[in-house]
Amino acid sequence: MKTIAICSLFVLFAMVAGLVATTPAAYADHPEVTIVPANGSGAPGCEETADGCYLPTVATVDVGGVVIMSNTDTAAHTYTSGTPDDGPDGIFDTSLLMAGGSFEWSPTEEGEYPYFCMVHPWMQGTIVVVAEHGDDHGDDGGELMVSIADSQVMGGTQIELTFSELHVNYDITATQGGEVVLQETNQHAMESTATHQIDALGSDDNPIDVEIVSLGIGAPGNEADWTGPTGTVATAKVVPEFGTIVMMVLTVAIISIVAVTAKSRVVPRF
Ligand SMILES: [Cu+2]
Repeated sequence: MKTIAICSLFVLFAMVAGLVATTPAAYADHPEVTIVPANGSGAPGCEETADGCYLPTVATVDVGGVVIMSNTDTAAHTYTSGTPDDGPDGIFDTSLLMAGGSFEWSPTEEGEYPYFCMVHPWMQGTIVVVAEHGDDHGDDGGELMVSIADSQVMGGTQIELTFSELHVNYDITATQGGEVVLQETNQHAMESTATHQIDALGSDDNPIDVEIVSLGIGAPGNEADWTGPTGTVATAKVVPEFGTIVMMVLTVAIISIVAVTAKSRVVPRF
């Protein structure tokens, strides 16, 4: 019984990882990103690793945001836009950054910007510049992640939700053995977390099923302007034996919403 539960948890995580990887990034919230060279990247080898030679190898930042290129390695490097094959394209260039040096670049246009190190051309990275949140307000769909954690509080169960976006409007329903133990509708998460109290405890034989249904993202009472995915965005089974933070289930946008997004705006791909 326990083994089955743990296995299905892994399957869920695997599914979620796949979904996240294939969902276009939508809500921009990347005002600043720092990119450092992998330690020892002055010698070849980093390009063979999963992390690559610049960390992160794909960095995302908003239009008008700041990319901090910080040389924390012991060798001197450059971050030069362009590719080793075609050479520098002139969009940005740190020139030679000594150990401890840093450089800032503030992008003004959406797009995908490859760069490399002039000294060690096996070092290559990409900066993805996305529109700011406000720019495409109103017709944005996309990715919403909701995680569910639970803890036992005063003989009941406290559910803590963590949203990847602010101002999510949602319904929460919890059932146990077919009975509704919690139902709250038209909830508004002003912040990234929200808690709900259930007067019941889950057990291995009698777990509590929690379902979060997104109604959209935006100010309460202004439904016409709400954005984001709607429908079931997260579910979890509450079984206390897993400990305080039992499980986290992330679910992303409903496919149809992603399709609408893809039609309505250009999404950088890599
Ligand atoms: Cu280098």
